[in-house]
Amino acid sequence: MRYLLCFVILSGTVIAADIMGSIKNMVTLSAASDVLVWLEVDNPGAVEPITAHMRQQEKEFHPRQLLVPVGSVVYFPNEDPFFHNIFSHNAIQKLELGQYKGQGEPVTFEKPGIYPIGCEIHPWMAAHILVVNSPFYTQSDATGKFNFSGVPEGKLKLHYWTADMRQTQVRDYEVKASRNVAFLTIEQKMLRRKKREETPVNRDIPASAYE
Ligand SMILES: [Cu+2]
Repeated sequence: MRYLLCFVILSGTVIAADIMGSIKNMVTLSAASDVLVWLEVDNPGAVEPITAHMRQQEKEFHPRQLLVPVGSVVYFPNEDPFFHNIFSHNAIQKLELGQYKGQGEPVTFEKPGIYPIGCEIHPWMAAHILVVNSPFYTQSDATGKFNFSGVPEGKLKLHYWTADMRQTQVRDYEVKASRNVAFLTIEQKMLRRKKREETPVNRDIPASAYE
């Protein structure tokens, strides 16, 4: 009886599976690299925060996008010899880091969402931080491939996003115990119409005043 019970408990555990995916840009007909991908699962459990860095160097952000789980801490070190003034104006969590050089104060991202990041002094500087309530997040590599391991079997939602998309793309997906593959595409209708003048708002501070 004891052996039988043990068997029942074991067979009731959720089987973890892998997903092998790839993303193709149907506009350029090429592999889509650096696409942020994450899985929305029913019970994400305790999502482990990380510490990440978005540096400012030569008046650009490095990297220009970050995907982090909720509760993560992000540093915005200024590695230039002059000031930057980092901000994010959004409906979730406003950021105003002020002017500084060096490490700067870290920011904890408590709520999921997309945070556009800009610099008040250099209006062309633009980056995004995507915060997700999921332990399953990644970005596609140079060949457009991505993969997840240890994913619970069953239904979930697969999300993917790039900065030039109008909105996050969401797909229903079912994870099976066998091999799972996911082929995703980026299509013209998903992309923003490009405007040349589209830059973050510069609050009339001449860049020359800070260099
Ligand atoms: Cu700047």
